[in-house]
Amino acid sequence: MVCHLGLGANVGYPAYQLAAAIAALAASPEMSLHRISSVYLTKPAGFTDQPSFLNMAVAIKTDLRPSELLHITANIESDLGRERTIKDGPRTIDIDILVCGEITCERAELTVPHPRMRERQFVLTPLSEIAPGLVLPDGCAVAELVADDCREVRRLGRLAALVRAGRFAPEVCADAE
Ligand code: PH2
Ligand code: MG
Ligand code: MG
Repeated sequence: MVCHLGLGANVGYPAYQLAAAIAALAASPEMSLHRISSVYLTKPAGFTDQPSFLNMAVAIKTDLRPSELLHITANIESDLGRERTIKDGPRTIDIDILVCGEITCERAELTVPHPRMRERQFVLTPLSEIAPGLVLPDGCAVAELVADDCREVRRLGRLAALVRAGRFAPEVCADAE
């Protein structure tokens, strides 16, 4: 089964944290990496008084149940120094489970597909880059939700290129444009 994850970071060294999260996912024996999107510089949504984010999407192949996958992603978040303080506030790394094949689940700790993904261009734009034909279990096509004139989300390039150039922080990425 292919699962899609949304990654975001806006404090510390965001590009480095994204790379470390992807390396940790790749190192998990229960899954394999399938696709990795470009990195996007995005304006903070929700709680706006915080730095810009770097966001991206990753597709993995796994037979894990969503709750088992959540256990692994939460461990990676805490290994990378994630602290849960303000809701929607700054974070060293956020790994959200967006879609798990055809599975739907609604629990206190996890809802799949992600309940807010349809309104979030910082999720939809990278996701539709790696999964242009993705259709949610309710029949909704992700590509149709992407706004083509969205100024809140800007493609920066491949993660490996940012890391190689030492462009770890969103401000540096923005200045270098
Ligand atoms: N995550 C949030 C709240 N707001 N804004 C952007 N641009 N990117 C995010 O990843 C993000 C956000 C809560 O998870
Ligand atoms: Mg999130
Ligand atoms: Mg999260």
